[in-house]
Amino acid sequence: QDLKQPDSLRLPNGDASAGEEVKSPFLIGVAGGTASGKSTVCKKIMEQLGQAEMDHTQRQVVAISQDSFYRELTPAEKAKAQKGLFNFDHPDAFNEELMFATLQNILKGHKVEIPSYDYRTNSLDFENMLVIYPADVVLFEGILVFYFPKIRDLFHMKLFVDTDSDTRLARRVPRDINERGRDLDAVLTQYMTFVKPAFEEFCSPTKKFADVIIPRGADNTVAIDLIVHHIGEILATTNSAQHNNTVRVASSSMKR
Ligand code: UZR
Ligand code: MG
Repeated sequence: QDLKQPDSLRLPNGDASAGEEVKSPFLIGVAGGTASGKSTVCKKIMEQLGQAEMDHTQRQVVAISQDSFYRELTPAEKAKAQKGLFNFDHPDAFNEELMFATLQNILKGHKVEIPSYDYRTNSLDFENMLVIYPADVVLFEGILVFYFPKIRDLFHMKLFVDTDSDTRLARRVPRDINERGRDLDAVLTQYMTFVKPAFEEFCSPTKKFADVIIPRGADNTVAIDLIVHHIGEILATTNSAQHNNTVRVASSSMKR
């Protein structure tokens, strides 16, 4: 049950009623090539803010992956995907409208539900929806989160995880084999055919939109410390501002 936003405090149309705490979060985009360490950077940011071990309804910082916004494939595309012939690194593989609408709802302080993604079947899993509760800071990570202009414009802060491509390939190969059920030949063919060219055409050029570029990714503890410090200050300001006019129902458990 959602302790922060009891139904009794919601108007039937889902908009905020007087006195209800509405959070419009600080939205951070995290882009970077495949296996650059985007998820790990997000995880470290959340851990350092004392979020990782907290119940997900109590979190003030949440992370979402762009993988949840892959478009559903037609049967023909699915067949191609099974043979490694579908380009998952192309912007057309994503559902831009759903991504945009979901981020807009998040910015309005609404609770949203997003599907998880199953790499083994190349499909969205609507049985296991991820519930994203209103938070103070939302991290949105993915290879092409800065590609679509109207989505790019929603971010308050843009981070680009900049890891050498040989390091990324060395990480991607065992990950695809062990976690995503592929064989070595398929992984390398897909990398050379789709992943590398699409990185160069669509992902790498979005580095210029970043506010902060993080060299070496998750190993860069200094960069992560600086970012965490900055987020901590935003949380502190948000909390004291909100404390002045509304009573927060379940926010005091946050460690800082
Ligand atoms: P990250 N991807 C898959 O391998 N299978 C899918 O069903 C959907 C996506 C890959 C995608 C991309 N490419 O390179 C990668 N391929 O997921 C992005 N091929 O995820 O940023 O975690 O590496
Ligand atoms: Mg990832």
